[in-house]
Amino acid sequence: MLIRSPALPLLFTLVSVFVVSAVSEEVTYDGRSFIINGKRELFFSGSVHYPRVPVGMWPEIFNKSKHGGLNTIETYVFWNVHEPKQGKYNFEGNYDLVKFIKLIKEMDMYAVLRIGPFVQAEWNYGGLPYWLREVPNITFRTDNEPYKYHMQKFTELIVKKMKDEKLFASQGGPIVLSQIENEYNTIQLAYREAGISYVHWAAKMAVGLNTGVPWVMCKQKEAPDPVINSCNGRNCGDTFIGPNKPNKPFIWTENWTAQYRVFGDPPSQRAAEDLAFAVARFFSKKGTLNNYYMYHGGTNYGRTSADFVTTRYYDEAPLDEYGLQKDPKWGHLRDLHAALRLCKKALLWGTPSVQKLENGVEARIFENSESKVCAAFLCNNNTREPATAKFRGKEYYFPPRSISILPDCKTVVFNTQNVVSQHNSRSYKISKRANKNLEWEMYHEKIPIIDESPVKYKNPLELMNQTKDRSDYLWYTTKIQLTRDDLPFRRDIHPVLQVSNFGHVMHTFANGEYVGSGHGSHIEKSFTFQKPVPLKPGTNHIQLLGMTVGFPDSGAYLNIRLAGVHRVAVQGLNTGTLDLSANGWGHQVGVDGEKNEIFTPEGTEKVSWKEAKGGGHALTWYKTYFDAPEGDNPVALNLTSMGKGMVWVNGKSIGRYWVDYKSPLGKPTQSEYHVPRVFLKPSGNLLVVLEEMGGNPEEIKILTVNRDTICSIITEHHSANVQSWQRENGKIRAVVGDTNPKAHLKCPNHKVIVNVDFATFGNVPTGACGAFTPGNCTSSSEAKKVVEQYCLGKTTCDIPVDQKTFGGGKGDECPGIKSLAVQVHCAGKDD
Ligand SMILES: *[C@@H]1O[C@H](CO)[C@@H](O)[C@H](O)[C@H]1NC(C)=O
Ligand SMILES: *[C@@H]1O[C@H](CO)[C@@H](O)[C@H](O)[C@H]1NC(C)=O
Ligand SMILES: *[C@@H]1O[C@H](CO)[C@@H](O)[C@H](O)[C@H]1NC(C)=O
Ligand SMILES: *[C@@H]1O[C@H](CO)[C@@H](O)[C@H](O)[C@H]1NC(C)=O
Ligand SMILES: *[C@@H]1O[C@H](CO)[C@@H](O)[C@H](O)[C@H]1NC(C)=O
Ligand SMILES: *[C@@H]1O[C@H](CO)[C@@H](O)[C@H](O)[C@H]1NC(C)=O
Ligand SMILES: CC(=O)N[C@H]1CO[C@H](CO)[C@@H](O)[C@@H]1O
Repeated sequence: MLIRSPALPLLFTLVSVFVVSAVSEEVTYDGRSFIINGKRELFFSGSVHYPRVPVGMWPEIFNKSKHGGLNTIETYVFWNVHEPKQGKYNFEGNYDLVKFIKLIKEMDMYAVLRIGPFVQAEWNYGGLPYWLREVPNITFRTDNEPYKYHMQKFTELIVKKMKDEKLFASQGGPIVLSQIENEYNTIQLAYREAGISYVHWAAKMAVGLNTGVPWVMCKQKEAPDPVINSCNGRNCGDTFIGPNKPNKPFIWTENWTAQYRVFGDPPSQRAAEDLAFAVARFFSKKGTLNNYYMYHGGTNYGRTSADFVTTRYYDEAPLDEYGLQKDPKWGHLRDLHAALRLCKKALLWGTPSVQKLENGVEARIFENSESKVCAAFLCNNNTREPATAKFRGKEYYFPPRSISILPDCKTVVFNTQNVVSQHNSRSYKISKRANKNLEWEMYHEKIPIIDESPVKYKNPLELMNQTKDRSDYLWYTTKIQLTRDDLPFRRDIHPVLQVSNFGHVMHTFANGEYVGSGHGSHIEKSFTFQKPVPLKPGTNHIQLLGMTVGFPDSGAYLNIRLAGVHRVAVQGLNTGTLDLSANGWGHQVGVDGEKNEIFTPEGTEKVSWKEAKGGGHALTWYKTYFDAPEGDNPVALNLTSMGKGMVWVNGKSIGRYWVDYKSPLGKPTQSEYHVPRVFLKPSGNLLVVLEEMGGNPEEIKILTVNRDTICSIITEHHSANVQSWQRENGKIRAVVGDTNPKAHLKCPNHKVIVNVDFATFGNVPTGACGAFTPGNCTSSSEAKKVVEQYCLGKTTCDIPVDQKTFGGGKGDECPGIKSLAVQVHCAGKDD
């Protein structure tokens, strides 16, 4: 039975109903919400950062965001890509912020612009350009004239750029909100009084720019009026105290969809159900803007990531690193947004009230009797036990820790724990075409000696001061004279080289031979390297390749961080320990191949390459040419056979890799590295790898990536008065208990279902999509046949979940309610 109510039609399409008009719109706010041209609005927002997504992918990502039910895209502004040298600006290509915002408008979506200009964001130096560090007397992010001068100058530049293109909503553009500073509360205490006056200055400066749209400061309890304070975190519905004035709306600028990863981390997870609970809770407590951080993380190309952060960014977001829909997260949140949209009138114009129901269930109701709207959020906060409760004369069932949404105060259209949308699993395929006849060549990087060094100094110098972020690398070179008498009598015993390093990584060479490596971690950057080295009578060269893996992006006093070598000694000589800390050191920024850009098609001609046989050499460049993989699925490299380094495709860096740094699970934090298809041509693509430690390039595999394995797990209804909803032909309708639910499957990219891998009707299988194990009480052979009838050869299919369809067989003997679990495989022409 289909329920309809004239006040609240429950039949609607999923396509966004939000339209951003071209006329100027006044954006104001009060304690309930933002108000655009006198109209209240709810924002379902997702973070997408323009430098982390190739330009060619922007339209696809926005489209998938919109179909996921978002009406807003949020981005930070990344100062150091826009002003790499003081006064030299870059707003081209991937850094074309105006184009990014205009495209958001073309999609009829709103934009939130977080200018910062300090942004943290797991981005190199938190977005601050290196040159800022060399401004005399500067202290970042406090009441310091030089910092305030440059911060204001850049903020003004960005605001002017947006104004010139009429991109603020007040001018008819999509930007409805801007941010100044970023999570300042976390460091404010370190600056004492100056921190407080700085926040006031920043608020006044921003407001003075007259953008016509409100400003927000996230994680800033005392954001000065009229700037709005907002929450970042995982559960802002419950942990955030709320706006600091009754006339400010409740905003969640960062609701983490998972966690970013640093090298050494195990995988991160945040279940769709948990995320949906937190968001439903937030809107049930008068939330007005929720932003998923990230909705699509993308990739930290080149040297753009902050210290130790992997190139893959928020792969667990609703759109994964490759831009593929990660289900059920993407689909479950789409269903949540659809449900919330049905409540919009009641949420924005209703009077809120809270009612305690039986069994610990809490009702949050928004009702307006004049306009006859009523929406309710019923919350079972018990994390272990399901609950039932009566609300307005009807009984409802709630899974543990779940919220049911009733847009008419009668019909449950969504429960945060009840995932109706499909699941999928990601797989990688070795591309036949791309891996055919790969021929690898190599070139050994030169290991310098002190005599050639341009910068000599008594002690090893601080690393960041030397590289100035032009390269990760700094060579530290010195030499020592030893006699036969200095060296241990037994030739199989070597003296031990000990190096204290402020971070992040160091590869050690002696007389041009690789000795070993040491590294710190994201939490403890400094480390001590200690290893026996084969030294000989006569002159010995010690060559230390120090490096950062991205500049740090968090904490107070970012301008005075340290990296690199600071103390060196050789122990175990017959004369005792030799302290080399003041031995005279050469310093050389970068490695030669980098300076000659031998990773570009032109640069590669500058050195002579020879055939690469096997691998194992430290500090070696490798290159090959490959054809674009068949089909149009995303592309990645499997670099498991390598150690640490950097990769370029057709001269473009796809980022730093570090597979040698294993997580506690014994596996690399990241093995696959995204190569955007838009970087590729049909054939002859130049692939260059700089390997620092000694891997085997011949085992590198070029992969295609898909989410063509899709699944659905749908449970029969619990009892007659439990209601649910389902999707048919792209529309959602609410159903009551006597209408049976359906499992809905849809292949990505118009592919068709070519195989039913798994199907059971009975108890819920264990494992996840892609790796199910049947429960002990299921009828699988019958179920598979039924599903094949409904789905084979189709792009989408709907399978009724009931005894009638699946009756007979073993499932009948199982007590209680039953579930259908299905896994199918989709394929396209090229698969
Ligand atoms: C946007 O997504 C819809 C639904 O997946 C699709 O039909 C449409 O072709 C897409 N449009 C663009 C411009 O990608
Ligand atoms: C830096 O600060 C010192 C001490 O306050 C001052 O004497 C000097 O003039 C300042 N330098 C510049 C370039 O502002
Ligand atoms: C739910 O439980 C959590 C943790 O015990 C608590 O912080 C929160 O306030 C509770 N919420 C409700 C609605 O009872
Ligand atoms: C880095 O260089 C600056 C001058 O640009 C100097 O004041 C500072 O002491 C140096 N830091 C270290 C740790 O050497
Ligand atoms: C990458 O290669 C390693 C080693 O050959 C293998 O164990 C792993 O499964 C591969 N990963 C992918 C995604 O192909
Ligand atoms: C099936 O497994 C469930 C636990 O998942 C157990 O409670 C039940 O007794 C088992 N039934 C049979 C018939 O083995
Ligand atoms: C402010 C906040 O909520 N921080 C939390 C974010 O999530 C991580 C990972 O679960 C927690 O460790 C933080 O405490």
